[in-house]
Amino acid sequence: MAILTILEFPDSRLRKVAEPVTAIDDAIRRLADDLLETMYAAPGVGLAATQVNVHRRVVAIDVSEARNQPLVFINPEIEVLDATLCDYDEGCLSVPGFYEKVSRPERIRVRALDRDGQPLVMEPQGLLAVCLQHEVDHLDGKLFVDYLSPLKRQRIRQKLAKSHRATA
Ligand code: GNR
Ligand code: NI
Repeated sequence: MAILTILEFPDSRLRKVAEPVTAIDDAIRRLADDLLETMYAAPGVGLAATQVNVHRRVVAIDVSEARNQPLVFINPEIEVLDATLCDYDEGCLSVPGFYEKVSRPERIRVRALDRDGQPLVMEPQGLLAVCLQHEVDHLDGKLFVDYLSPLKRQRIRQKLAKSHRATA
């Protein structure tokens, strides 16, 4: 297993749309394990392959308190069950240090394959529902800052660009 480097906004590679996984082979299982290890080390509650510059539709999540319930979603597809929106203060490992309120549907169904290639269907709520939508956005080249006002997004972009220059 390996801890991978996480790309940071406004890196244009975060805007790539990830390709579906066609076969769950050793390389995909290794990617899933590396995503989990990188997520736990960060630490974060989720990580999408896009964030480590691998443009395949694979996501790792663990929203448990004890950090002992790893979930892997391959080719996740989200269906909105109820258009009612819920606000959540979101952060992102690719936008370090910033937290902003984002509104997303509260009730969703996710269909995916798990790490063993078995079909998985869940109807998560709360943080898991938020996190899944946040991660599938990453696979589509989207970031939570895209939901903010242009002014807020620009401020975050400038602050991160400055910190990237300072540590370059
Ligand atoms: O660690 C994370 N926390 C978080 C908090 C609120 C909403 C979404 C998230 S996901 C984030 C990890 C991450 O960047 N995943 O892409
Ligand atoms: Ni994120």
